[in-house]
Amino acid sequence: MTTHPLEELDQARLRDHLAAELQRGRERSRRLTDAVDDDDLVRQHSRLMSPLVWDLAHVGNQEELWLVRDVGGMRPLREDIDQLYDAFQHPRADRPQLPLLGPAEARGYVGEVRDKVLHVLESAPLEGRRLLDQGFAFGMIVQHEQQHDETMLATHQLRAGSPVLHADPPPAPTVRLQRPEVLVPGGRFTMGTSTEPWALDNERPAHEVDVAAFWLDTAPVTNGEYARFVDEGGYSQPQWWSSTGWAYRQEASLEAPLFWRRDGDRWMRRRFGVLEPVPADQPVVHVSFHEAQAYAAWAGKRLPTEAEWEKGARFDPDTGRSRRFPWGDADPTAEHANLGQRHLSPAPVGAYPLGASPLGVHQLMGDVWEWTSSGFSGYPGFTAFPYDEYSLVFFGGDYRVLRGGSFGTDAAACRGTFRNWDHPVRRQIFTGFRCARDAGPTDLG
Ligand code: AVJ
Ligand code: FE
Repeated sequence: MTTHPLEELDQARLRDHLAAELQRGRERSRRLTDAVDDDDLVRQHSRLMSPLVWDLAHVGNQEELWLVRDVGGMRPLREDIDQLYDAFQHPRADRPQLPLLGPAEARGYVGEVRDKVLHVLESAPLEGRRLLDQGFAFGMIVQHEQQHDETMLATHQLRAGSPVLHADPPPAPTVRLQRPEVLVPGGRFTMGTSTEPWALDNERPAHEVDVAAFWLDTAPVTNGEYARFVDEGGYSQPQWWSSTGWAYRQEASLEAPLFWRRDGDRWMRRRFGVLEPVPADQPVVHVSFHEAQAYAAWAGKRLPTEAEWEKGARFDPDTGRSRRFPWGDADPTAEHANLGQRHLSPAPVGAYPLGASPLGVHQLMGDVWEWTSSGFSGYPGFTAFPYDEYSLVFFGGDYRVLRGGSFGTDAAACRGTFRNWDHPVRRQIFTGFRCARDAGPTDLG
């Protein structure tokens, strides 16, 4: 059986855990918003992103809607602003023009909401209703704040000007990977979950999927590998690109990953305000799905499907069981994966041997979100919960599923079953990829 750490907590300890997780998320939001002055908080750093001050008040507004009004049954604090912070009413590009709460007001608002929530948490039942079971509503709001913190981190990366965020460099590699690819055996495995307490609706329910044997890259594609594709003309050879991908490459004049620039015979990149040589041994980041797909074709491979990615990450061939994480059922620590904005870049390949899956696949969690070839839709038996706008309204669009989390993803907002998605042209988020290829008859022994 899979054991979830939350199941072992009694109610009092569960409340303490929820309060601590809420607090940890808020400290991160504060670090991201206190790092810049008021002008920078209200400014549009990119039409793809909200002003930072919108994310902050939106986090508070979602927390008010779910935890103060629904779970707590309390009167609204600021019903008048609900509409401003409803992501479906205003596209990101229009948000700077709205009569938003200013920085001081937004900070005051999220603080007031939080005080009420901590009061609600003292006595709210944590069972009896699906929304409350094992603290789900609180866990959903913890994840929501962490997700917006990652979005704010992407806004920081787009921001011009000198560095304001600081962190230790990622760890150095401690192992050399023995082989470039791992053979994932064919057969059924359990995808998704019905038991993970804070899993969101789109990760449910657990179901069996038959996956044919295939080869999966041991590590994400690195900058060094990707630079060869660029330098050997990959961006001017339509044969590697899908027709949509090539049209996008032409229209957007793509020549390299976002934030790269050539400097004589080397590549430089701008990373959170620092200009630095592109490190060859780190996973490539800031590539669109179309670029990932073109690279894979050039390398004689393809992107993994979402089911293949999850099998490579979770399947334990000794027991036939799917794990919560590649390394087992325990929550991530700093030894397992580069998560949680502990560092401000992906870590070199070989830096997390303790995070490898039973099949020997490395760095599946953390570092970079990994593009898969799969579109975003509901698993068999999917039901929207607790609202249609988290997942359901995005099913069937041109979105591609992303897996594994990045250096900017908090552990609370990712696990072996976690599904992210974005448009195939997006590259401002912390996206990379690894390749796969079909196993041939001679591989199957
Ligand atoms: C799951 C990351 C695609 O940020 O658009 C935040 C998460 N949903 N607020 C997003 C989300 C509502 C979502 N992603
Ligand atoms: Fe949101």
